[in-house]
Amino acid sequence: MKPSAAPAVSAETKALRAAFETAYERELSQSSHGATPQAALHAAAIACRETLARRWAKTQAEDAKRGDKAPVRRVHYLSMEFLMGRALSNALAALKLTEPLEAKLAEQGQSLGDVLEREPDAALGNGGLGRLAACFLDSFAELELPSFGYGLRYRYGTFAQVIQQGRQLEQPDDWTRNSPAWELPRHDVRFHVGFGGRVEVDASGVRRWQPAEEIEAQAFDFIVPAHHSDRVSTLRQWQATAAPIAFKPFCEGDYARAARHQVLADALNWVLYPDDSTEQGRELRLKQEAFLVSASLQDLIARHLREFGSLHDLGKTNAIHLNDTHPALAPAELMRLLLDEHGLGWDEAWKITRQAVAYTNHTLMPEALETWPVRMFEHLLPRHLEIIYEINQRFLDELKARFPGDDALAARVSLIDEGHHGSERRVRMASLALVASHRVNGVAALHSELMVQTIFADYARIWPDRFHNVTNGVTPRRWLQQANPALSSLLDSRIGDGWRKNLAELGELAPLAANRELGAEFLAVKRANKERLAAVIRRELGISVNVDSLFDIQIKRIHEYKRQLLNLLHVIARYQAIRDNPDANWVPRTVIIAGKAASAYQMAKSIVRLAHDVARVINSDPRVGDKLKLVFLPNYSVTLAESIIPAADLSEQISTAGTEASGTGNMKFGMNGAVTIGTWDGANIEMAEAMGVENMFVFGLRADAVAKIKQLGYDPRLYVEENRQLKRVIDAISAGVFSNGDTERYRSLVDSLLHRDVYLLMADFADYVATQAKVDTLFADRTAWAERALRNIAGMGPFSSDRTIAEYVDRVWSVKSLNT
Ligand code: DL6
Repeated sequence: MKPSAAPAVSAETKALRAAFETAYERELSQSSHGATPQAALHAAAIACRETLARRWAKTQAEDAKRGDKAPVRRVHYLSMEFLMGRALSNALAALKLTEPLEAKLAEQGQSLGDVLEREPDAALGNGGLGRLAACFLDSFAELELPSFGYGLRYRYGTFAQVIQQGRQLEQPDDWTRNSPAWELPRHDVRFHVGFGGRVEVDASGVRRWQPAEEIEAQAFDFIVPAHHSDRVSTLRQWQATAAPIAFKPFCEGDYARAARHQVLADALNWVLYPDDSTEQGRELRLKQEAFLVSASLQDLIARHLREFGSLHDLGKTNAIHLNDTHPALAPAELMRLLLDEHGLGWDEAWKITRQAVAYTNHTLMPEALETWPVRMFEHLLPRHLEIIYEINQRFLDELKARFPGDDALAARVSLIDEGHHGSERRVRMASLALVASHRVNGVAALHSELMVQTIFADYARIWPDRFHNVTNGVTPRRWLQQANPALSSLLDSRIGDGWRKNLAELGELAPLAANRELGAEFLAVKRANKERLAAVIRRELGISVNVDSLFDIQIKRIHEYKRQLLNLLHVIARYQAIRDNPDANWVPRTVIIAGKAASAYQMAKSIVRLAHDVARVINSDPRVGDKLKLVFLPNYSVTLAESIIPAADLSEQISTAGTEASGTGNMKFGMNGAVTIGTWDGANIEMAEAMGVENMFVFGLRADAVAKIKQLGYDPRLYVEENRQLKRVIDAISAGVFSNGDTERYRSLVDSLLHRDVYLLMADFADYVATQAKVDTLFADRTAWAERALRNIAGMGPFSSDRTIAEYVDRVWSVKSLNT
């Protein structure tokens, strides 16, 4: 056993604590309601923020001194989503202030848990992509990387999910209601962003954009601390600030017209993902993207000029990373700024742009590759459109020289989809990102491979060296250390605490995995976590679950490809089998699902409803008792995930092979000692390889078999006809067994399974059910289960976002990567 480092309290720590306590008391004394938990939360956040602000200034001063010979460029991570969750407990842990605050609160008769509970989640993201961006900020700080994350300061985050009679309703998530104390408003960091208008050409032929509307972007900084140094990283979020009222219409009493600019600016800040079913919603989204990109690049250029005085080396000292296609306008905006605002020539501006820009793709779903009508560009971003045309012309000219006569290739890769059969011309944002980037990557090995074989096959043929893989990772600070303190202490006691800085050290657990005493301690920790989750379930839903049952958990966005429906089919099959034979030796299970369905995604909403319908029937059936329970926890969030994941025995990662780019929940579960049941998809594959495939429950068709079966003509009905168990499940849904006899409610869901089944649930059902039976057998042997879970933890070393970021630095953001 390795000893943990003794916690010596240095003079510096003492000074930091004293400063914290002073600031805390000062803030609290200003609370009008005395020392309430809400006031304590606010005071603690402000007190942490003061220290973070000092660290921020120091970090920036260090970074400014790096000069033009630094081996790593300053990274500008552009993302429309950052799913940060809560910040206080992370800040307290990083600043080693948890105990001092706990002591202060105790003096006031309060508990830390109670205070932490009051903080709303900053849910400025939908799912994996946004949460990954948040993990990256943590690793930027930890790896001391000069960097800025750039996003938008949405007034409302992802909607709050409310369930009424089994149906999902969406409500605004007013996360800024209690004025979040974390942000530092930067009143001196403001830029103008233009929209609309026209491009004018002066006498010397210089083109200049005259926007019709200008909106001001103001910066708000969210500071993210490192845990092992006093470095920080920054999330700079832009808020559109209202232009002053128009005075003339105001004097004329036309207040609506006088305030029109304010409303337009405000609308930009309102929501993440405006509903894109209307033209206005789509236009607003494009404006948000342009706003993010323009303000961020103006900020970058201003900083670069302050530090270096000229723009010539901008690409050698700065990296601009596009988190998916949402910020793909960046190369066009950078070109515009360099050409029009700073007077560079095309060739130099293009060289700088190509050096700076890199792009990560996060999905193979073709519908997620954004395109915008040319018409919308003409109307909103006319100068950008000219630049995109010019980039395209030069690209296609080069292409013609390399592939003479291949007009079909040119049409497929062009930045402009010329439209056919009456559809309108559109700008392909992924093509713009690909043409402008010196590096393009996918987020897990299989995904990167499929990316170059499918959606980007043409581009990979043109630039084979541009594409590579960087497998995702998650921050162990939030997802193990803070979410699961008891497991963390157990790990410290066996392998030392080095894993907290270097997750690869989890590998040292492998030789100890069969140790019975460790196994028993692991099971005790897991049980305590399950008790906590059971209390949440009781409080939220009034359902009592058996903490000794197998906690089988699937939490993620609700999507057909993620196959929550396959999970439900298994639950129904198990329910029917229990009713047939209630006295058999069942391994008790509690199946827990959480996740939000996009508001306009009817099939996903229908799956949510089915989950509730099935849960109602099973949970109230006395013949079933606690042999099986189904729980849908509403309003899934980062914070909820932090209490669910440590309690999981089984992690469901069951997407159709070839559809989940990576997954990151799979990693969070793995490091918390949940065993995975999963398909050969996304990062599941690399996890299985790291821990030993025998330690994961792998099932289902692999990606090549999925492609083949579809190519040959897939008929889901054949699988249903051949499998009595499956047929009985489908029949029960159709017959209204779970919908009070309503045979219409799930008609289209069942039709889609029987006639299309795009995600091959019918084909994978039998193997899934058989593999679940193997899970039962292992779970019944507690010692063997504990060993398996510990082997899972031991294999999770590579899945830290620190490793991911180190790879990005090496392959994309280092200066050396520009020459390879
Ligand atoms: O790379 C982060 C995350 C992956 O782990 C998920 O597998 C993937 O589904 C998700 N992708 C998106 C794409 N959204 N769009 N557009 O969220 O990225």
